[in-house]
Amino acid sequence: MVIKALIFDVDGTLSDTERDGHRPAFNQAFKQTGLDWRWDVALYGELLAVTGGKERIRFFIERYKPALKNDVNLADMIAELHQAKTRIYTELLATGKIPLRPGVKRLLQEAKEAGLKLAIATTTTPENVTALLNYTLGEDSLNWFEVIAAGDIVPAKKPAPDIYLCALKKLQLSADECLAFEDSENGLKSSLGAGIKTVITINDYTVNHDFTGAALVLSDLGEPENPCQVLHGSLYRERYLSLLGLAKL
Ligand code: XBP
Ligand code: MG
Repeated sequence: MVIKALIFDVDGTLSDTERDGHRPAFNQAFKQTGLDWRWDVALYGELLAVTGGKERIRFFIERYKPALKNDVNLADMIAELHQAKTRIYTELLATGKIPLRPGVKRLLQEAKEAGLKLAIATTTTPENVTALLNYTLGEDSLNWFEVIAAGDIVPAKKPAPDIYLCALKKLQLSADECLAFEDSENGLKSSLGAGIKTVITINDYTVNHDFTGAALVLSDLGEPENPCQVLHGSLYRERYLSLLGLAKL
């Protein structure tokens, strides 16, 4: 089957957004709201098991039981915190301090020039995707993507396959006409659950995840002058992932 589209996860895959992007944005939102909660790097790694920012805050409250005002409406409180966090996070992206991962821009351009469709399937809030693309690839890059499936448009977030199924439907393609790019076990469960062959690029938070079933596991997509490491699968004679390598998968 000929590959017609590449579908990308965002957080951890297009960019290393979690540790120095989402995490400090959550912390600043807590501070602004007068809460003394602080998610350090290790705790945040644990909380990442739950995808979605609102879901993550709820999980933290249920698990660590921080003191709350008696009359608090939890759903409203979480929604307000999360709105503040999204504002802070997109402002952080606007500073340009959170770059794309190696090889991402190159592969997107290569795919675009070859006439492949590009899509996004992520649990993150749509504004976060727009901001990341705007501030890394430029405003025009939003038009590179035929489909941006993000956030609450599906009720069940990753590891459920729903967001990938939604992207496939919008692309009007079958699973075997697409390839997915992910960085985490939850992401891989989601893409494989939708039947899509998946390439993993690991990061510090996901290095020990179980990537059974992935077609390829790489340190990153690599660049001609900055090769990637192959952890599972083969790039044949290449030192970075290009369309040629993808065709061989
Ligand atoms: C990413 C996430 C997101 C971000 C926060 O998972 O879990 O929740 O951490 O985004 P994946 P929001 O890369 O598997 O899609 O706060 O906007 O929900
Ligand atoms: Mg991810």
